[in-house]
Amino acid sequence: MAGERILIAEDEEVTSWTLEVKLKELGFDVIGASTTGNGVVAMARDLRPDLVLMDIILKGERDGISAADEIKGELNIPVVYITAHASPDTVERACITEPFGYIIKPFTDKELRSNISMALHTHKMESKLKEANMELERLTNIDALTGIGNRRYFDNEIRKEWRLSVRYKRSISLILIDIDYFKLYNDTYGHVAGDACLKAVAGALNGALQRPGDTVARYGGEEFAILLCDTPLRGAALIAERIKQVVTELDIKHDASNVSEILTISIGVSSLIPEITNLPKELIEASDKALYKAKADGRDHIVVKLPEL
Ligand code: GH3
Ligand code: MG
Ligand code: MG
Ligand code: MG
Repeated sequence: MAGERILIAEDEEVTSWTLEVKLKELGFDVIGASTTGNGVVAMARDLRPDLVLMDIILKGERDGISAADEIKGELNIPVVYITAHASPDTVERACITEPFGYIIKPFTDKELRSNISMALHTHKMESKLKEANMELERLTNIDALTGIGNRRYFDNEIRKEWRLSVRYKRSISLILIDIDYFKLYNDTYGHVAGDACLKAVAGALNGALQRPGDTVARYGGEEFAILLCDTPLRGAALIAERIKQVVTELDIKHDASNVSEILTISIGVSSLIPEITNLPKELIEASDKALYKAKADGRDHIVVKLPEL
């Protein structure tokens, strides 16, 4: 590896300059140097180097350890200490900032190069691992067929929103949606067409929601849930109407349905301002009851209902 962009923090200008020459000889690109803690943090923020070589004693009131802490925490840039100070206390303080290396002066060119190379490599591996973990986390929350949130995602979101709604005394609404006669749809058009239909419905639901705080998820096989924070019953009922409309507009042929020639949905809506003693399942049960009634009333229907608390 070569050409990595390095920032130096060193209080003595001659040492800093010597270091710069050495690093250039070793094939690194020195993009800046500072003699103070605040200076190196500001430069790191501006220049985004690949690595910072950090002396511990610096000019000004801020030392290298404090500067390194901010650079690592805020900017995720690896820091290698390069210092004459190796007292156990200093090393212990430095360790807290999770440095990628610790070079003690005087050092050889080889030590300098291997320390920096190792730090860059370790940091790259760490970043890859972090990315992979984030992708994994994302995948565990997504329904593979429809690409919207899955049940696990919904469960987490309702818990989160519930706490906020209790704290800020605001309404939380839940719309439960179930496709009508979907078993007959599968029986008539096949499972592949059924899957395509679920994808289309999920896409339509997703497209119908406007606020970033609205959560749409696949709740079960052909059931979907929409969680609306800071939305009272009336607002939720309007959104349920819109949802029904967008599914109608999909205009998916369903010859076997007993209520329509096209695919329809039934919807249950409920809402409350939760108290500390209420649980999310009370809202879910209320929406579920409303949905059950929508089915019993003949399907292709919306039922809006306050929870019985
Ligand atoms: P209702 O009007 O009472 O809701 O009747 P329904 O047929 O929609 O309800 P039921 O619960 O009897 O059947 C749900 C069907 O949904 C059964 C199952 O084959 C289908 N289903 C569930 N998940 C999937 C899926 O991932 N893909 C496909 N193609 N079908 C699914
Ligand atoms: Mg120094
Ligand atoms: Mg169902
Ligand atoms: Mg159904």
